Amino acid sequence: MATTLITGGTVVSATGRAAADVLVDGETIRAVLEPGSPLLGTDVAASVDRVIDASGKYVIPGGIDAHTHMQLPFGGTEASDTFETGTRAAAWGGTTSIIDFAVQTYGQKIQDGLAAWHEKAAGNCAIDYGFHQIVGDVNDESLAAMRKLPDEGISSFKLFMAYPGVFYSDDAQILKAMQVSRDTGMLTMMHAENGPAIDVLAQQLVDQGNTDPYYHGIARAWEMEEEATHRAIMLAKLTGAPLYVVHVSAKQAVEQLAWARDKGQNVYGETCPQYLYLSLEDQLGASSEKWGHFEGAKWVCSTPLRSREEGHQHSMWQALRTNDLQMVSTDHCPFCMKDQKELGMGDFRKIPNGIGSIEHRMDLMYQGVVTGEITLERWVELTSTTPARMFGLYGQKGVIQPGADADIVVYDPNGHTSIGLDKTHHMNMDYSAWEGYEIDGHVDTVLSRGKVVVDDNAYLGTKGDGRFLKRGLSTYLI
Ligand code: DUC
Ligand code: ZN
Ligand code: ZN
Ligand code: ZN
Repeated sequence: MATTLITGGTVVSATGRAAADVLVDGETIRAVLEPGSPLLGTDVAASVDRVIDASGKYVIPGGIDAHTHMQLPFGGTEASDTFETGTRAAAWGGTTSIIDFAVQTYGQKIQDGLAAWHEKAAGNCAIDYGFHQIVGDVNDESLAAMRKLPDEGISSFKLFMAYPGVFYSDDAQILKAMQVSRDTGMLTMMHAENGPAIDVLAQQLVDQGNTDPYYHGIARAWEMEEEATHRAIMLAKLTGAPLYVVHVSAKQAVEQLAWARDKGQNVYGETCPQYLYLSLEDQLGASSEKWGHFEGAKWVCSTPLRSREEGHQHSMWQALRTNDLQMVSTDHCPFCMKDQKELGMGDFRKIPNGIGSIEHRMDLMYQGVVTGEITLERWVELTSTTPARMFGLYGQKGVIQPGADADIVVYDPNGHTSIGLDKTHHMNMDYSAWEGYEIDGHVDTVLSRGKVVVDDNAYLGTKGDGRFLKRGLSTYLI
């Protein structure tokens, strides 16, 4: 396989930056060299078949999006990105690995749910992919099956405190699953919202005629997130399970995580770009000729967008700086307006929940560097290095060093990216949740295990090149 030299750039890691050349040999990084230094060994020097000029640009480890839902069945429909279209869009945006959620549905065996997910993904991904396991039915059989997941390269599972009747686990089930987490070292991931209480509030809103998408966020009040986060923390404390709370959006939930961490508990959290940039007020104000107030359905996701007046977005950025939150994933779960989000016209409860962002995470988070919310190094840490450490991929992924997979992004801080359906958009959706966003930065070149998959606004990836990542246990946990 080809050798590639990336010259003249600034290599950025979670801990620093330096001018350096990166030599890629086949699928892996061979060396990180002083700028312009002679290549190691004439065998390689003689055969460098490609030089990428990264002058004035950042050279960073490829993004790792640890929370995606390709082809997720939800609310009578299915998330609109396949593993093929979703991983292609990821590559366009500088993300070179995903960790998707295999689903065990109610009444199904975990092994069967997992096998079905392998079938969906195998041969279809352009970049490497791993799985977490959603355990949608905690019972004696699934508790036994969970113990075998680490051998399959699946070192984390997710439970839902929301969605009664769909994926829901009650406290007794959570406790039992967390005991498996403690025994095996698998990370417990939690969707922390009080689903039964939310469902009552949602029913009452609909009964009062409040059916617009905006009321999705009213029903899913921050108190429901704070309460569930606290309950998850206490159950984790009791059992000794490590806990990772997904898609944190409420400042009060962050306070719970910070409180638990201050007491020495192994508790972590991620947020997503939508909770940093978008708000409930934006959703309330959304209206178009075509959709009227139903326009707000574009941003129906769970946890929901939060009030800017209440300061949640500010609090998420701050938590990313203080390490009260450790990572940014997308919770990529796209649905089209036509035939999908539309299902909830007249009843917000029937709008499939989710936003598509996999393509824009690296850009949107770089915008946080531009505005001074986070440092350049923190950008790399939040989007690549910590995801690799948290989910058992570090060394192979998440870092530019000899021996690591050559998953590399050349990012141009002087470039520009206009986001929108007719601009930069490769997700399988008929709208963009990020329409009109302008980014001061640009993903120029993307390597996935040494192969150039995006270069100069051209896509060169191939479906099926992505391999399943057998993950180890987390190396982030204390
Ligand atoms: N939240 C979403 O927005 N979509 C899928 C599932 C979830 O928890
Ligand atoms: Zn969730
Ligand atoms: Zn999710
Ligand atoms: Zn450029």
